[in-house]
Amino acid sequence: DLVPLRRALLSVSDKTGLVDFARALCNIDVELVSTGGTAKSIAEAGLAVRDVSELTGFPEIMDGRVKTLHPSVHGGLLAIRDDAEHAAAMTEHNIQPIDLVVVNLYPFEEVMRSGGDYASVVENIDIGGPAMVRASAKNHAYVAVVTDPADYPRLIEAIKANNGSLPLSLRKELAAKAFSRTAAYDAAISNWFAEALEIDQPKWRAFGGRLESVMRYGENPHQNAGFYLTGEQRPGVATARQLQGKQLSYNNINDTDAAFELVGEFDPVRTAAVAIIKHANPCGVAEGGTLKAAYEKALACDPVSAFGGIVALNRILDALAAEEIVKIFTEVIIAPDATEEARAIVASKKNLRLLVTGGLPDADRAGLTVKSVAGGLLVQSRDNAIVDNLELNVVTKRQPTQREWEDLKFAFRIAKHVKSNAIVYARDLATVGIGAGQMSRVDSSRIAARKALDAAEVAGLKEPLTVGSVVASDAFFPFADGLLSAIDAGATAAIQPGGSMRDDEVIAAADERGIAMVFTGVRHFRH
Ligand code: 93A
Repeated sequence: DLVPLRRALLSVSDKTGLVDFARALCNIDVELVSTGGTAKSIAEAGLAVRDVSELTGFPEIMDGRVKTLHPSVHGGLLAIRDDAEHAAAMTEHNIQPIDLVVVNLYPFEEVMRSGGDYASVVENIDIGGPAMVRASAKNHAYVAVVTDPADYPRLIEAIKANNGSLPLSLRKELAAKAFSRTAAYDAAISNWFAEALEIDQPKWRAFGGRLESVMRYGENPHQNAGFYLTGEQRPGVATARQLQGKQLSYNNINDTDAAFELVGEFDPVRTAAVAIIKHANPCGVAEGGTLKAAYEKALACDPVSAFGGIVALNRILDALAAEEIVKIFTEVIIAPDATEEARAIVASKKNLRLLVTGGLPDADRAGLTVKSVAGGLLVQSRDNAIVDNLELNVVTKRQPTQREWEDLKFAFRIAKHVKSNAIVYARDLATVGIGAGQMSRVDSSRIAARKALDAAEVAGLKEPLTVGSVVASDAFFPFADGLLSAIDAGATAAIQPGGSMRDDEVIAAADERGIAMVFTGVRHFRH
């Protein structure tokens, strides 16, 4: 399974390591064929190189759009060497076999990321490069394909160790890597179009991504993990700049995403908002006043769980907030930006990661979310329903007071970001009890109230803050019991989608206890 390397075709945009690799190939008598810019770099280093147009008998045309798209190239890549008909075709058309392909693609992702204009992004869609990569990867029985400059040194070693050949096992590995590269490349192009045209139809989108980093482990230490970027350019954990701290873990990335998407619900011009996240659920969220004040209110909700949490802010992290946050052990802080002073304060905690994103996610925008199941991907449009845009109907005799209205909207905003079944108690624009991820709604309601009791004990309060609070439920109360348990905990108003067969019973229970209740008509399941 060893194929002697006689001819290599090199065509690279990223010329890193090119000359050294080409020289090493020359030294073992591999003939070099190359495209315009690549050939120029190789020749300038004093190495012998043939222009690809010599091989094709055809010049590079149309500003290089057509340079390797030619039967002489693709025949040389795709021919089955020991097939008599293929061999005859090669002879008849004077096609020379190519044994090694060294290609990296037009920097589509980089041009897109750096905000290139439409025409330059489109011009950087490589056609000939992926065609060669795919052809040679398909024909890995005879051809080796290198798409990553980081592989050059080990390839030279392997060639030397195998007397001028590469073993099939390595050609297979290179082929696998090549297809993952072209798949990610096409996914990035598809995502870019979808973004530019605001397409949120799963059937028009490709999924895949470019490996950004390999983590030490996954959700648990015995699991492997990697972080893939889809190339979408929106403020968030994937595009954030890490200013300090250790590498983010798998769980950190997941939790940081949940945290930042949550604070994206709060317009930074209107209010300051802070969320503290543990295991992808908020354990405290608050808005209003300064960031520091919002953080303190968020922390008071569940100070025990907040230990080792992720803190997200919707405004530029300032020194006062930073000073408060570093007082307890926090894993990650994420914010649109951080002042110099705040950065210096965070720097006192070496391991604490500080991420800045340059903006906030737009809670209103369309988009898709993906979840994997065994053998498939579940894709849906993003939950971009926001309470401000919903038609809110008061279904009880009593109307909410002005203060209750504010808290109800706040609580429903948070419930969207809590795993179902979600129950959120809020008071004065801060969560005071959160029940998450229970199989029964009434359990979530009880847990949230229980947590409020614990928080009151920590704070030395006589009664829990659920007394005089409002309650939000991510989905309808199927029976009155969940609502009654919230009223027992002290809630004076409730917000929920409505739509249960027993809505009448639930509304009657609310009226009997004199609370106000609002139906949103929209559900926020989150699993
Ligand atoms: O414009 S292309 O889509 N058409 C081609 O025929 C073609 N052949 C190679 N892009 C093509 N390439 C790409 O050119 C390679 O993938 C590589 O990224 C780049 C190298 O060009 P140069 O050698 O001129 O720097």
